[in-house]
Amino acid sequence: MADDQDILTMPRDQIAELQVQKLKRTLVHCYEDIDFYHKSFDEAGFDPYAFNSLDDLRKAPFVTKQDLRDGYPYQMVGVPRSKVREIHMSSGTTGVATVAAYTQSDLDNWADCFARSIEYADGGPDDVAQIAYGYGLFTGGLGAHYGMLRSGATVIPTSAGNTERQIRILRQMGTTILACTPSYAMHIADTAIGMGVDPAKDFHLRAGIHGAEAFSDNFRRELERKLDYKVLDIYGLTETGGPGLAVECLEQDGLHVAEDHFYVEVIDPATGKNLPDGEWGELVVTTLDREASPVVRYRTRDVTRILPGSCACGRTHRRIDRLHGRTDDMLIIRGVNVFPSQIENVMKAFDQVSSWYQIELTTKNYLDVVTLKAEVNPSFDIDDIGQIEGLQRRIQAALKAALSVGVRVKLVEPQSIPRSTGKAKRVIDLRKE
Ligand code: DLL
Repeated sequence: MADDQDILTMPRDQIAELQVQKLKRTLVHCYEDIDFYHKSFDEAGFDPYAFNSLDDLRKAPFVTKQDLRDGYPYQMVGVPRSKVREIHMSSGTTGVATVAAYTQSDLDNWADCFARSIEYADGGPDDVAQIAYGYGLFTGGLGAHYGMLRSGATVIPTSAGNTERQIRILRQMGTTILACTPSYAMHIADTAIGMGVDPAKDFHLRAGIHGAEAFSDNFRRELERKLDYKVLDIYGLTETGGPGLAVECLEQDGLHVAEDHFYVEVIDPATGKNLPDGEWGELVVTTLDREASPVVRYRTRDVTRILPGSCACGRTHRRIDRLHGRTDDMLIIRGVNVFPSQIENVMKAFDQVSSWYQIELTTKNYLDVVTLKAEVNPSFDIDDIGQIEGLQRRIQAALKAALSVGVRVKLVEPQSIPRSTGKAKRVIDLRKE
């Protein structure tokens, strides 16, 4: 990986120069080969042929998920169908999916980006990687698969689900790297413990490559304690080509963006204006060398910030902070903006509750009611009504003090909140029903 090493530690001015060169090609490719961009650039008065510096990109219009949906199935694809090797799709929870198409070169770059997570974990051919992200249209399974193969690791493609078999394979095959969502990793750990297995001793894990959903630092520490390994966060989304856009290194101090393949900006979601490094806002992504499904200034709706300064690992690619969640997951509780992760952060001060929670939204007398259901730890006696009520009141008061919102707290039995083999469902919105 000598070339990759050079790219990862390239001086900042050379990275910027590389990005400008790649952007020139991408912008012209989009303008000439995808009608949508031709029209939207013209309407915004943006001339892709005049593009000459990274700041010029700020004049380009944004592209949204709705734009990509409107282009379903092939209108946003910029190469002839015969050049498309693979297609993935977003889950399309609200109906129409978005399409991510890959040429061979796109697949190669994707593998490189994901393989960095193994490299950052100091992994390689000595590793046995168990991939428990779902295989299929979701980009987690196959993205991890291509990346792990590229890194030289031995791949065991278990896909998500069949947890007891996952545990058997983890024990018997000497798995050293587990790739799956963080909530599924926790479910695997808890199930193993319930079966009398001690994952810290009976598994051989070294690293977990966990992403596809937000998880708190507390959740990470609990996973690391139970599985005795190091958890590295990985981020990406279908619309920009799947996991590997940004990956944490062993410093666990932000996620390095693959800046040779992506250009990122952070904007104020209300005004669309660029924010300085260090300020939280919406992440906007431009792909630098995707052929089949390039995106220019894609509004991810994910909330993060660009971390100022450099990483102790010595790599020069800029880092984004761990993601708070999506602007569309943000709850507006009686006028106050709250992310589920902020509620989770308040809960972590209470040893008696576990990391499993769900936020239920209902309406009473035309007002939103937010109920936090949180599982108590098995050592806590759920039948002791006096204790439970006292604890509920204390958590409620802490939420009020930290977030200025009134949230009803309902403590529930261990294992009573449904587990998922993919992304955990943290918010249940019952208001429209
Ligand atoms: O979740 C891609 C992926 C697969 C990433 C495996 C990492 C590992 P989508 O299903 O399109 O793609 O969902 C993308 O998931 O916009 C974020 O809101 C969220 N997300 C992804 N990674 C993280 C992360 C995949 N590390 C959406 N932290 C994104 C927080 C994440 N949220």
